Amino acid sequence: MKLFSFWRSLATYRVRIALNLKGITPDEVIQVNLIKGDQRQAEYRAINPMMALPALIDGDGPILFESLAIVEYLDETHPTPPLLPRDARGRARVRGLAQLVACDSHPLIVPRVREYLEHELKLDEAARMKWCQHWHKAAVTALETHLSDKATGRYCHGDTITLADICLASQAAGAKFFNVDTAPFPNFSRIANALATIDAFARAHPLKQPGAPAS
Ligand SMILES: N[C@@H](CCC(=O)N[C@@H](CS)C(=O)NCC(=O)O)C(=O)O
Repeated sequence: MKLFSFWRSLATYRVRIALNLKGITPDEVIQVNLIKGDQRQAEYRAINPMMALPALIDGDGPILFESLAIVEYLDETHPTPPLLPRDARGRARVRGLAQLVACDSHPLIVPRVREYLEHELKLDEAARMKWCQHWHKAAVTALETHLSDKATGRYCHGDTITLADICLASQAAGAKFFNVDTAPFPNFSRIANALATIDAFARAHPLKQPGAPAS
């Protein structure tokens, strides 16, 4: 198994958590430096034409891409522990929470968008930061409301870790990168803090990866 990764990639963080929860260690972790723009080099474009991390190759392929699709693949091929509830309504809620992060929020703050704001729309750093913080806060605000539902337990959905928690952890790490204060969001913060104490999450954290800065 080969994982294409970079310390700062929040989408790859999601896959790293799932791999750890499932007890899978990739044979090879290939670094694609997003800061240098290596995701746009021909070599990686051939792996993922979207020029985004993560990508995963399991055995003789095909190449897997998009973090949620990869996590669900890992869940289907390694069912223990399950990352989705058994009931259809529970699965819909967990997938909804996950997509809120991975589809509605995170894509708005990735390097290609920030670089477009900078180079094409000529927004200065303060304006770009305002953009990122705005979309972070919108997602965390929506998550907080969802998490006040009685379906929430110790974690996002009951007392078992699910795909929604994997995504919440990535949102929490992103909020730190972009200086978004999550203290006004008690459910979000409580779950993020609980997840941070779990080894599979702690080991996968962006700042624990090769090449990451100390803080
Ligand atoms: N929806 C995708 C997002 C993938 C994505 O945008 N990844 C970021 C890093 S977290 C990336 O590689 N961006 C490269 C760029 O924006 O140029 C997923 O969840 O896998």
